[in-house]
Amino acid sequence: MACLNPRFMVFLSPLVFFMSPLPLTTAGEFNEDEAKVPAYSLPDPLTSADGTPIKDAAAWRSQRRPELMQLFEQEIYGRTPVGRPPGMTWRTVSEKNDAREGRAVRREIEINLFGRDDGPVVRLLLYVPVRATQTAPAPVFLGLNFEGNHATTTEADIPLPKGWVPNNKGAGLNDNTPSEKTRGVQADRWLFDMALARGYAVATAYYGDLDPDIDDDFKNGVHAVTGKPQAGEWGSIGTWAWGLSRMLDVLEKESGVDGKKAVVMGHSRLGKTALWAGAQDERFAAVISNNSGCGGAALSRRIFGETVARINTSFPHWFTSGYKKWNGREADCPVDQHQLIALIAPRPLLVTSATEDLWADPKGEFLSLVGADPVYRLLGTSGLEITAQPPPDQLHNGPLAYLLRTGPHDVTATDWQAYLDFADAQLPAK
Ligand code: GTR
Repeated sequence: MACLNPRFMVFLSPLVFFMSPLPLTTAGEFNEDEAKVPAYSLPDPLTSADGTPIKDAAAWRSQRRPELMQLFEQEIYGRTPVGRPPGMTWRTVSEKNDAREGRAVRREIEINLFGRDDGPVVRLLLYVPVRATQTAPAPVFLGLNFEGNHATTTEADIPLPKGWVPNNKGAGLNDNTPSEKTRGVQADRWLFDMALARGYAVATAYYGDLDPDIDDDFKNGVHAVTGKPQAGEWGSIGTWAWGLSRMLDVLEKESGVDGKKAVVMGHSRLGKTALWAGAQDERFAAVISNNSGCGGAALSRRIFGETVARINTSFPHWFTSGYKKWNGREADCPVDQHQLIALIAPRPLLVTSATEDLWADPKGEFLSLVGADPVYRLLGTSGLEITAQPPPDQLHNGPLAYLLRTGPHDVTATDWQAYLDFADAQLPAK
């Protein structure tokens, strides 16, 4: 069976295995051989569509950045059709002052996105270091989770999400229904205590509160209110990214949290989401993409691992519907993913890859940073400062930071160590 081939181990992660609507691929169908990467040339982030070279920060800001933003909306993620709804409300529904063995103040905050009784409600789980509530507010990591807040922690009193959840074979969950079976199953991906000990707050919410990750013609979550996306509008990634901005609206007002030092982060499809959230919403002070791959940090033109056609077939609801026109035509798309990275400039960005995660193209993720470097330098930062992918498990820290971790597609303590070292060094002092 193809899935026993270690090159396809990515499909064996319980979540991915059971979420993919397609049968497993057969070996050889997708390229994971560096020698077979086609010759390609990347569109220049510093040449505008009419051929004008972009020579200074003012031209980047007024001309090229808006142009690229529009291209990413049009070609890949879709336009975000709503801002912050005027009726949005939120309230703290639980507060515990001695959570996590006395390390944290834990709050759960319900965000009623449209202020409607029948509208979508996001439940934000927030841990703030106790000291930060007494002294200076803490910087905060904000990211969505895959299986529900209860899955990120073994604490018994965090409620299950409502509605559809992904199956988890390892935990014996097979009916897409929220269950105690998955309590704590992702706690090893959410190292709250490690972050708290280093003085950081962490906030997370279940991505299905915003848009359940199924191709159901956009009937539920936020789309139950905003309607089925029109041509050119968002897919699920755009919706999840918008939700992160709404959570930042809330975090900006939370006591003990420094909303000016919010790091938006995510793994895999939620890493793609973090990048798009960070590109669109410049209030995010820094961005972390963990193993985001195709449609995230990896260059599409390398056609290494997951391809545009494959992602649009497996997950037709993630991107704007028009992204499908680039299926098998990566080289013709007017943008590539290094320009998404450039849209985050000059704010700090950490990209992490994993040695065994060839499906996400670790080298292509690094080369996106190389491609974005001229923009970071134009905007006055030191940029990437390296051109070769660093050896495994050595964080290259800087405004464009990179880690190639040994191991599979996952989030581990090594990754969190890098997140914290990156945030310590790169978040603005004030
Ligand atoms: C895979 C998908 C990747 C990645 C991953 C995940 O099936 O091909 O693009 O996003 O899922 O989110 O875990």
